[in-house]
Amino acid sequence: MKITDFSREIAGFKSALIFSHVRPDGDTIGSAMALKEGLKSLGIRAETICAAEIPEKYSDFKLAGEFLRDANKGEFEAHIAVDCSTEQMFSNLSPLFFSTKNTFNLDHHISNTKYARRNCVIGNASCCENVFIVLKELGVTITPGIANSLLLGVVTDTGCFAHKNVTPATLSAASELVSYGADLNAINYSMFKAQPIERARLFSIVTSGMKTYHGGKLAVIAVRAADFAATGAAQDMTEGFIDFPLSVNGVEVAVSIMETGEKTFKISYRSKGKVNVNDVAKTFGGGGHVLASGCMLNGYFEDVLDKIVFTVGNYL
Ligand SMILES: [Mn+2]
Repeated sequence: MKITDFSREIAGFKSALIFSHVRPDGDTIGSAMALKEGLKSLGIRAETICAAEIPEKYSDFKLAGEFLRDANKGEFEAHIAVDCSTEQMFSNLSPLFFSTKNTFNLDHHISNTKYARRNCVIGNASCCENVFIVLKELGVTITPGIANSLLLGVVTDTGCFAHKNVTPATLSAASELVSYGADLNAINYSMFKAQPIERARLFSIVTSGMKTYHGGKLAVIAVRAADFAATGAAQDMTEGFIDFPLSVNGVEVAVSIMETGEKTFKISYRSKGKVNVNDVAKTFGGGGHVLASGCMLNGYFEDVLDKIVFTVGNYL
């Protein structure tokens, strides 16, 4: 659906519950917080919800901290998903999401499965850019807090404007958001520079175990359960690890294999541009973008690694 219709329709409800995805990132958090504040300013009762806890590093953001972990069915007229490409990303909140007939889906992933009744997918670099368009269409006053939330998503989904997904529209949106009071330097520092010692220790273990395949075109890092145990790091601290193997000269595809449970692995793919890793992830039931995607795989680590090395090889 068109974004103008999306904006008009969601503004017609008295209450809205905004869903963020599990393993929450800056984009889903920023999108949800900004949309919540925007809808509230229009007199709509709005709350944000996420099946997972919001990582500590987002606590600096003024609007953060008020994500519900559960809600009653029928409590909100509309349910709006932000930055969620599939319904699996609601995890255990999926039944709640679909418990109203008024389900909305605002996203920027080209692989979005259009699971809601009303789906608005625009391939901007971040979902926050789409939320920004919605808020402006609704005439919402962009406060510094809203601007900061929106810029959080733009900055995190673009690696602070360093990824190939950045377009002139991304930079215009960012420029506007800074003029509305968003603090680019503070966001960049807290998202990409500051880190707890546990993360630094985990990073050194993981990168020292990096392996390359296919003549150095594929680089793989693995984050094993034992590494988390040895360092005390949390799973959500691994964001950004994959940029290191991708940075190696000659590497076209980087893969991170994270052990999230017994014989359960979360796989992330990044490409420099020659390989469409959305296609790679799709062969395993996952998806994402051309340059960044992911999937889940089950089995013994060695088998999972073999499957990935073989499959990526078909695309190199
Ligand atoms: Mn996103």
